[in-house]
Amino acid sequence: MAPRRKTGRHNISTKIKNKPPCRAFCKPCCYFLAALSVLIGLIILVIILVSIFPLPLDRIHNWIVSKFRAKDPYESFIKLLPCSDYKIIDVWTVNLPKLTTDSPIILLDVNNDGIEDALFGFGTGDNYGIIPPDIFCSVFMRVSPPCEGGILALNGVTGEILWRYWINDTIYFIHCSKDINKDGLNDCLIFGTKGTITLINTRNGTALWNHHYKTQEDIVLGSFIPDQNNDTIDDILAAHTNLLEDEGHIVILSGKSGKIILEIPIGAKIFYMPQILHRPDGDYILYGSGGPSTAGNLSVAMLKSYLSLTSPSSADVIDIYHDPHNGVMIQSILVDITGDQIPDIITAMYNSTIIALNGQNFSKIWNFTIENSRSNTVPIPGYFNNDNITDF
Ligand SMILES: [Ca+2]
Ligand SMILES: [Ca+2]
Ligand SMILES: [Ca+2]
Ligand SMILES: [Ca+2]
Repeated sequence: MAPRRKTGRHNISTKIKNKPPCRAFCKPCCYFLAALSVLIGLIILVIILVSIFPLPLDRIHNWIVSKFRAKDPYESFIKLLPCSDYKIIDVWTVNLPKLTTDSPIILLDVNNDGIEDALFGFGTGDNYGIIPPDIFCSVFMRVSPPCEGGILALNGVTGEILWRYWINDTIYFIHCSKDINKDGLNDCLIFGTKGTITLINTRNGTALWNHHYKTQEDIVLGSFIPDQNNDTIDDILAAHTNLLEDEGHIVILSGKSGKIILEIPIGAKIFYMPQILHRPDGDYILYGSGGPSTAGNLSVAMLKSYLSLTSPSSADVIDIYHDPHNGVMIQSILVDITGDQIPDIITAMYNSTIIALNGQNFSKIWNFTIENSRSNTVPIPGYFNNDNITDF
C-alpha cells in the first residue's frame, strides 16, 4: 500500500508541474478582449457620428462617387444633388370625423395672415343616401341639410376650420387658379360626383354660383380657361357625360354666372378633362373620348370655330389618335419637346401606351408600350437626364 501511495503523490506533483501556467492563457484572452472592446467602441462611434452628422458623410460619399464616375459632357449645365438631410416634423394634425375625401389639397391664404391655408373637398359617405338627410344631418353632422359633402378651409397656422361650405354632393375635385370675383384672392371651382359645378368665394366660403346636372349618373370635369364671352372674366371649359346615354358634351360655362355659353355633343362618352392647346394659329380644345371598354379618340378642334357651332361636323374636329379597344380618358401633358416653342402632346393611353404627338402638325414623335398592362395616370414630366428636354 505504501509504495502505491508514494507513486500517487509523484504522479500528482508531476501533473501539476507539467500544467502550463495561468498567465499563458490570460495573455491572449486579454488581447482578444481588448481588441473586441476597441472594435465595438469604433462601431458605436461610427453609428453616433452617422446619426449626428449625416451631411459630411454624404458629401464624402458623393465625392467618392464623383471621382469614379465617367465624365458627363452636360455636367457643367445641370448639377443634381440627392435630398438626404431633411426631416419631417408635424406642425399640426387635425381629425375630421365622419368625413371622406378624394380631393386634392389646394393651398391659398384665405384669411390674409401671410400663411397659406389648406382647402379640399369632402363627402360624408354612403349614409346620406340611406338615412333621410333631415335625420342624418341633424343627428350625425349637427347641421341642417344639405350635408352630403362640401369644401372646407383649414388655417395653415393652427389647423382650425376657417369656413366650411356644405352642398348636396360629394366633392371630389377642386380648382383654385383664378380670381373670378376680382377681390384679389383666387376662387375655387368644385366638382361633385352627382354633376355639381359650383364656384366658391374663398374669402368666406360662400357660393358665387351653382350649376347642377340632374342625377348621380352625370359626370362632369372641367377647369378655367381665358374669357370666351367678352365680359373680361375667365370662363370654364368642361366635359359632361350622362352614364345612361352614349353621348357626351364639351361645355363652356360663363365664369361670372355659371350659365352655359356652349354645349356641343361629341358623339361619344367623355371622361377626359378637356384642355386648351396654344398654337400660333389660335387655341385648340384637346379632348379624349370613349370609356374603359369602348373605342375612343384623342381629338382637337379650333376653339374659335367651335364657339360658332351648334353641332360640329367631322371637318371641325381632327382625331389625332384612335384606340380601337379603349377610350382616351387621361389628361395629356402639353410641353414642347421638339424645340419649336409649340407645345407637344404626351398622353398615356389606357392600354399603357405612352404617345408623343407633335403640337404643330399632330404627327407621331414617338410611342412606348408596356405590354399586358393598364395605365390610369398622367405621365409625370421632369428632367431625368441632362439634355434639357422634358422627360416622362
Ligand atoms: Ca392664412
Ligand atoms: Ca376671389
Ligand atoms: Ca367670360
Ligand atoms: Ca413642339
